[in-house]
Amino acid sequence: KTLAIVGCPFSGGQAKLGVDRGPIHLVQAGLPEQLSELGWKVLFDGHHQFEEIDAASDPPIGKLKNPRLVSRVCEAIAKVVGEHAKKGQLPLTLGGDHSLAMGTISGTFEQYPDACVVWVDAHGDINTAETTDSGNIHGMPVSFLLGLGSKIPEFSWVKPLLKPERLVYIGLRDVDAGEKKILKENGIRAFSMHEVDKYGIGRVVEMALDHVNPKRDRPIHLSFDVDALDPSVAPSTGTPVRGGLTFREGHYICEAIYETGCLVALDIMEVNPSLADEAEVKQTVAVGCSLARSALGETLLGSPFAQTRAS
Ligand code: DIR
Ligand code: MN
Ligand code: MN
Ligand code: MN
Repeated sequence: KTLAIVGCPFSGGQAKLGVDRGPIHLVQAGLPEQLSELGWKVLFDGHHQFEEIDAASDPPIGKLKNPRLVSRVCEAIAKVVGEHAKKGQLPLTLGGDHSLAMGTISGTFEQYPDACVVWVDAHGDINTAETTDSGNIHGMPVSFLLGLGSKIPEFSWVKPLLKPERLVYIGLRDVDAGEKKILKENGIRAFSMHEVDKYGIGRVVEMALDHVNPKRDRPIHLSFDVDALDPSVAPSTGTPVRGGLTFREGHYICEAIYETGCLVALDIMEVNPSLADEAEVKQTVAVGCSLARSALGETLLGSPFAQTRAS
Protein backbone atom coordinates (compact mmCIF):
# COMPACT_ATOMS: atom_id res chain seq x y z
CA LYS A 1 0.00 0.00 0.00
CA THR A 2 1.69 3.14 -1.21
CA LEU A 3 0.48 6.62 -0.43
CA ALA A 4 1.69 9.68 -2.34
CA ILE A 5 1.40 12.99 -0.54
CA VAL A 6 0.78 15.83 -2.99
CA GLY A 7 1.45 19.07 -1.10
CA CYS A 8 -0.23 22.00 -2.83
CA PRO A 9 0.70 25.38 -1.38
CA PHE A 10 -1.86 27.23 -3.44
CA SER A 11 -4.33 30.02 -2.64
CA GLY A 12 -5.31 31.44 -6.04
CA GLY A 13 -8.87 30.11 -5.93
CA GLN A 14 -9.88 32.55 -3.21
CA ALA A 15 -8.78 35.85 -1.75
CA LYS A 16 -7.40 35.12 1.73
CA LEU A 17 -3.67 34.78 2.08
CA GLY A 18 -2.28 31.93 4.12
CA VAL A 19 -4.18 28.90 2.85
CA ASP A 20 -1.10 28.14 0.75
CA ARG A 21 0.68 27.44 4.06
CA GLY A 22 -1.83 24.74 5.01
CA PRO A 23 0.04 21.80 3.49
CA ILE A 24 3.33 22.94 5.02
CA HIS A 25 1.78 22.92 8.48
CA LEU A 26 0.13 19.53 7.95
CA VAL A 27 3.44 17.98 6.96
CA GLN A 28 5.35 19.73 9.75
CA ALA A 29 2.82 18.39 12.24
CA GLY A 30 4.05 14.92 11.31
CA LEU A 31 1.38 13.67 8.92
CA PRO A 32 3.78 11.63 6.73
CA GLU A 33 5.17 9.81 9.79
CA GLN A 34 1.68 9.25 11.20
CA LEU A 35 0.61 7.60 7.96
CA SER A 36 3.74 5.45 7.87
CA GLU A 37 2.79 4.22 11.32
CA LEU A 38 -0.55 3.08 9.91
CA GLY A 39 1.38 0.79 7.58
CA TRP A 40 1.50 2.90 4.43
CA LYS A 41 4.62 3.28 2.38
CA VAL A 42 4.58 7.07 2.21
CA LEU A 43 6.05 8.99 -0.72
CA PHE A 44 6.58 12.70 -0.22
CA ASP A 45 9.07 14.54 -2.34
CA GLY A 46 8.38 18.06 -1.11
CA HIS A 47 5.58 20.48 -1.81
CA HIS A 48 4.79 21.26 -5.39
CA GLN A 49 6.20 24.41 -6.87
CA PHE A 50 3.72 26.12 -9.12
CA GLU A 51 4.47 28.49 -11.93
CA GLU A 52 3.68 32.03 -10.95
CA ILE A 53 1.58 34.33 -13.05
CA ASP A 54 1.51 37.91 -11.90
CA ALA A 55 -1.86 39.53 -11.45
CA ALA A 56 -1.27 41.93 -14.35
CA SER A 57 -1.08 39.08 -16.85
CA ASP A 58 -4.05 37.30 -15.32
CA PRO A 59 -7.02 39.67 -15.38
CA PRO A 60 -10.46 38.26 -14.61
CA ILE A 61 -12.29 36.33 -17.31
CA GLY A 62 -15.85 37.42 -16.77
CA LYS A 63 -16.12 37.31 -12.98
CA LEU A 64 -13.50 34.60 -12.51
CA LYS A 65 -10.47 35.71 -10.53
CA ASN A 66 -6.95 34.44 -11.32
CA PRO A 67 -8.38 32.18 -14.02
CA ARG A 68 -5.14 31.37 -15.85
CA LEU A 69 -3.26 30.68 -12.65
CA VAL A 70 -5.96 28.41 -11.22
CA SER A 71 -6.34 26.60 -14.52
CA ARG A 72 -2.64 25.90 -14.94
CA VAL A 73 -2.09 24.83 -11.35
CA CYS A 74 -5.08 22.49 -11.48
CA GLU A 75 -3.96 21.04 -14.79
CA ALA A 76 -0.54 20.32 -13.28
CA ILE A 77 -2.11 18.68 -10.22
CA ALA A 78 -4.40 16.59 -12.42
CA LYS A 79 -1.29 15.16 -14.07
CA VAL A 80 0.47 14.50 -10.77
CA VAL A 81 -2.58 12.84 -9.18
CA GLY A 82 -3.31 10.87 -12.36
CA GLU A 83 0.25 9.55 -12.52
CA HIS A 84 0.26 8.47 -8.89
CA ALA A 85 -3.08 6.72 -9.41
CA LYS A 86 -1.79 5.03 -12.54
CA LYS A 87 1.04 3.53 -10.52
CA GLY A 88 -1.49 2.14 -8.08
CA GLN A 89 -0.61 4.69 -5.42
CA LEU A 90 -3.21 6.52 -3.38
CA PRO A 91 -2.76 10.29 -3.80
CA LEU A 92 -3.39 12.38 -0.68
CA THR A 93 -3.60 16.00 -1.78
CA LEU A 94 -3.07 18.64 0.88
CA GLY A 95 -4.48 22.09 0.10
CA GLY A 96 -4.44 24.82 -0.42
CA ASP A 97 -7.83 26.04 -1.50
CA HIS A 98 -10.54 23.78 -2.86
CA SER A 99 -10.23 24.92 -6.47
CA LEU A 100 -7.44 22.32 -6.50
CA ALA A 101 -10.06 19.56 -6.54
CA MET A 102 -10.73 20.46 -10.16
CA GLY A 103 -7.26 18.99 -10.69
CA THR A 104 -7.30 16.13 -8.21
CA ILE A 105 -10.68 14.76 -9.36
CA SER A 106 -9.71 15.13 -13.02
CA GLY A 107 -6.61 13.05 -12.21
CA THR A 108 -8.68 10.40 -10.45
CA PHE A 109 -11.13 10.06 -13.34
CA GLU A 110 -8.27 9.75 -15.80
CA GLN A 111 -7.35 6.47 -14.09
CA TYR A 112 -10.76 5.41 -12.68
CA PRO A 113 -13.54 6.44 -15.11
CA ASP A 114 -16.17 4.68 -12.97
CA ALA A 115 -15.20 6.49 -9.76
CA CYS A 116 -17.58 8.41 -7.55
CA VAL A 117 -16.97 11.55 -5.48
CA VAL A 118 -17.92 12.22 -1.88
CA TRP A 119 -17.64 15.98 -1.32
CA VAL A 120 -17.64 16.99 2.35
CA ASP A 121 -18.06 20.74 2.73
CA ALA A 122 -20.14 23.54 4.23
CA HIS A 123 -20.40 24.85 0.67
CA GLY A 124 -21.54 23.44 -2.65
CA ASP A 125 -18.53 24.72 -4.61
CA ILE A 126 -20.76 24.34 -7.67
CA ASN A 127 -21.16 27.91 -8.88
CA THR A 128 -20.67 28.48 -12.59
CA ALA A 129 -19.13 31.46 -14.35
CA GLU A 130 -22.72 32.73 -14.57
CA THR A 131 -23.88 32.16 -10.99
CA THR A 132 -20.75 33.08 -9.01
CA ASP A 133 -21.01 36.20 -6.89
CA SER A 134 -17.50 36.19 -5.48
CA GLY A 135 -15.63 35.17 -8.64
CA ASN A 136 -13.53 32.90 -6.40
CA ILE A 137 -12.89 29.68 -8.26
CA HIS A 138 -12.76 27.61 -5.04
CA GLY A 139 -16.54 28.08 -5.04
CA MET A 140 -16.77 26.55 -8.55
CA PRO A 141 -14.68 23.39 -9.09
CA VAL A 142 -17.63 20.98 -9.10
CA SER A 143 -19.40 22.79 -11.94
CA PHE A 144 -16.25 22.53 -14.06
CA LEU A 145 -15.95 18.81 -13.35
CA LEU A 146 -19.60 18.32 -14.35
CA GLY A 147 -19.24 20.45 -17.47
CA LEU A 148 -21.87 22.98 -16.34
CA GLY A 149 -21.92 26.65 -17.26
CA SER A 150 -20.46 28.43 -20.25
CA LYS A 151 -17.30 26.98 -21.71
CA ILE A 152 -14.19 29.00 -20.93
CA PRO A 153 -11.34 28.28 -23.37
CA GLU A 154 -8.75 28.67 -20.62
CA PHE A 155 -10.27 25.63 -18.86
CA SER A 156 -10.76 23.46 -21.94
CA TRP A 157 -8.45 20.79 -20.46
CA VAL A 158 -11.08 19.98 -17.81
CA LYS A 159 -13.12 17.09 -19.18
CA PRO A 160 -16.66 16.68 -17.86
CA LEU A 161 -15.92 13.20 -16.53
CA LEU A 162 -18.01 13.51 -13.36
CA LYS A 163 -21.67 12.57 -13.73
CA PRO A 164 -24.24 14.15 -11.40
CA GLU A 165 -25.30 10.71 -10.12
CA ARG A 166 -21.71 9.87 -9.17
CA LEU A 167 -21.44 12.87 -6.84
CA VAL A 168 -22.76 13.21 -3.31
CA TYR A 169 -22.39 15.95 -0.71
CA ILE A 170 -22.27 15.79 3.06
CA GLY A 171 -22.27 18.73 5.47
CA LEU A 172 -23.73 21.54 3.35
CA ARG A 173 -25.17 24.59 5.08
CA ASP A 174 -24.10 27.61 3.03
CA VAL A 175 -25.32 27.13 -0.52
CA ASP A 176 -25.93 30.09 -2.84
CA ALA A 177 -29.32 30.47 -4.55
CA GLY A 178 -27.80 29.75 -7.96
CA GLU A 179 -26.13 26.64 -6.56
CA LYS A 180 -29.40 25.35 -5.10
CA LYS A 181 -30.93 25.63 -8.53
CA ILE A 182 -28.03 23.72 -10.09
CA LEU A 183 -28.27 20.95 -7.50
CA LYS A 184 -31.99 20.60 -8.12
CA GLU A 185 -31.84 20.75 -11.91
CA ASN A 186 -29.15 18.12 -12.05
CA GLY A 187 -30.67 15.84 -9.44
CA ILE A 188 -27.54 15.94 -7.31
CA ARG A 189 -27.91 14.20 -3.96
CA ALA A 190 -26.86 16.36 -1.03
CA PHE A 191 -26.98 15.62 2.69
CA SER A 192 -26.98 18.98 4.41
CA MET A 193 -26.57 19.47 8.15
CA HIS A 194 -30.37 19.16 8.32
CA GLU A 195 -30.13 15.52 7.21
CA VAL A 196 -27.18 14.93 9.54
CA ASP A 197 -29.35 16.16 12.42
CA LYS A 198 -32.37 14.19 11.28
CA TYR A 199 -30.85 10.79 10.51
CA GLY A 200 -27.52 10.85 12.30
CA ILE A 201 -24.17 10.60 10.58
CA GLY A 202 -24.21 6.80 10.38
CA ARG A 203 -27.38 6.70 8.29
CA VAL A 204 -26.29 9.71 6.23
CA VAL A 205 -23.02 8.10 5.16
CA GLU A 206 -24.84 4.85 4.39
CA MET A 207 -27.43 6.68 2.27
CA ALA A 208 -24.75 8.74 0.56
CA LEU A 209 -22.77 5.62 -0.37
CA ASP A 210 -25.94 3.76 -1.41
CA HIS A 211 -26.55 6.60 -3.84
CA VAL A 212 -23.13 6.91 -5.50
CA ASN A 213 -21.78 3.43 -4.85
CA PRO A 214 -24.68 1.01 -4.20
CA LYS A 215 -22.62 -2.16 -4.57
CA ARG A 216 -19.55 -0.66 -2.91
CA ASP A 217 -17.51 -1.59 -5.97
CA ARG A 218 -16.75 1.84 -7.41
CA PRO A 219 -13.53 3.68 -6.60
CA ILE A 220 -14.16 6.59 -4.21
CA HIS A 221 -12.54 10.02 -4.31
CA LEU A 222 -13.10 11.78 -0.96
CA SER A 223 -12.71 15.54 -1.14
CA PHE A 224 -12.82 16.95 2.38
CA ASP A 225 -13.01 20.71 2.98
CA VAL A 226 -12.22 21.24 6.68
CA ASP A 227 -14.86 23.99 6.80
CA ALA A 228 -17.42 21.15 6.78
CA LEU A 229 -16.50 20.83 10.43
CA ASP A 230 -17.98 23.24 12.91
CA PRO A 231 -15.81 26.34 13.45
CA SER A 232 -15.37 25.23 17.07
CA VAL A 233 -13.62 22.12 15.70
CA ALA A 234 -11.74 23.63 12.74
CA PRO A 235 -11.53 27.38 13.36
CA SER A 236 -8.60 28.22 11.10
CA THR A 237 -10.19 28.15 7.67
CA GLY A 238 -11.14 30.83 5.15
CA THR A 239 -14.93 30.63 5.15
CA PRO A 240 -16.14 29.11 8.43
CA VAL A 241 -19.89 28.58 8.80
CA ARG A 242 -21.54 27.82 12.12
CA GLY A 243 -23.61 24.71 12.64
CA GLY A 244 -21.15 22.24 11.17
CA LEU A 245 -20.07 18.65 11.69
CA THR A 246 -18.78 17.66 15.10
CA PHE A 247 -15.30 16.24 15.50
CA ARG A 248 -16.71 12.71 15.57
CA GLU A 249 -19.10 13.20 12.66
CA GLY A 250 -16.23 14.38 10.46
CA HIS A 251 -14.04 11.48 11.47
CA TYR A 252 -16.88 8.99 11.15
CA ILE A 253 -17.29 9.91 7.47
CA CYS A 254 -13.60 9.21 6.91
CA GLU A 255 -13.64 5.95 8.86
CA ALA A 256 -16.74 4.67 7.06
CA ILE A 257 -15.25 5.43 3.66
CA TYR A 258 -12.02 3.68 4.60
CA GLU A 259 -14.06 0.64 5.67
CA THR A 260 -15.54 0.30 2.16
CA GLY A 261 -12.06 -0.51 0.88
CA CYS A 262 -12.91 1.65 -2.16
CA LEU A 263 -10.96 4.82 -1.40
CA VAL A 264 -8.57 5.70 -4.23
CA ALA A 265 -7.86 9.39 -3.59
CA LEU A 266 -8.21 11.86 -0.73
CA ASP A 267 -8.11 15.65 -0.52
CA ILE A 268 -7.74 17.58 2.74
CA MET A 269 -8.44 21.20 1.84
CA GLU A 270 -8.73 24.75 3.14
CA VAL A 271 -6.61 24.58 6.27
CA ASN A 272 -5.46 28.20 6.58
CA PRO A 273 -2.91 28.60 9.38
CA SER A 274 -3.07 32.39 9.37
CA LEU A 275 -6.67 33.02 10.35
CA ALA A 276 -6.77 32.24 14.05
CA ASP A 277 -4.68 32.33 17.19
CA GLU A 278 -1.88 29.88 17.73
CA ALA A 279 -3.91 27.33 19.69
CA GLU A 280 -6.71 27.36 17.10
CA VAL A 281 -4.24 26.92 14.26
CA LYS A 282 -2.68 23.98 16.06
CA GLN A 283 -6.13 22.48 16.64
CA THR A 284 -7.14 22.89 12.98
CA VAL A 285 -3.89 21.40 11.68
CA ALA A 286 -4.23 18.49 14.11
CA VAL A 287 -7.78 17.88 12.90
CA GLY A 288 -6.62 17.91 9.28
CA CYS A 289 -4.06 15.24 10.18
CA SER A 290 -6.52 13.09 12.10
CA LEU A 291 -9.13 13.24 9.31
CA ALA A 292 -6.48 11.97 6.91
CA ARG A 293 -5.50 9.20 9.33
CA SER A 294 -9.12 8.13 9.77
CA ALA A 295 -9.65 7.96 6.01
CA LEU A 296 -6.46 5.94 5.70
CA GLY A 297 -7.14 3.27 8.22
CA GLU A 298 -6.79 4.56 11.75
CA THR A 299 -9.49 3.11 13.95
CA LEU A 300 -10.44 3.75 17.54
CA LEU A 301 -9.88 0.15 18.63
CA GLY A 302 -6.92 -0.99 16.61
CA SER A 303 -6.68 -1.77 12.92
CA PRO A 304 -9.26 -4.07 11.28
CA PHE A 305 -6.31 -6.27 10.32
CA ALA A 306 -5.23 -6.65 13.94
CA GLN A 307 -8.80 -7.45 14.97
CA THR A 308 -9.07 -10.13 12.32
CA ARG A 309 -5.90 -11.76 13.51
CA ALA A 310 -7.00 -11.66 17.11
CA SER A 311 -10.36 -13.23 16.48
C1 DIR B 1 -19.41 31.05 -2.09
C2 DIR B 1 -18.52 30.59 -0.96
N1 DIR B 1 -20.44 30.08 -2.39
C3 DIR B 1 -18.60 31.36 -3.35
N2 DIR B 1 -17.84 29.39 -1.29
C4 DIR B 1 -16.87 28.85 -0.52
O1 DIR B 1 -17.66 32.14 -3.24
O2 DIR B 1 -18.91 30.84 -4.41
N3 DIR B 1 -16.37 27.71 -0.78
N4 DIR B 1 -16.42 29.46 0.54
O3 DIR B 1 -15.52 27.02 0.00
MN1 MN C 1 4.94 14.33 -6.21
MN1 MN D 1 -14.85 23.68 -0.52
MN1 MN E 1 -16.15 25.18 2.04
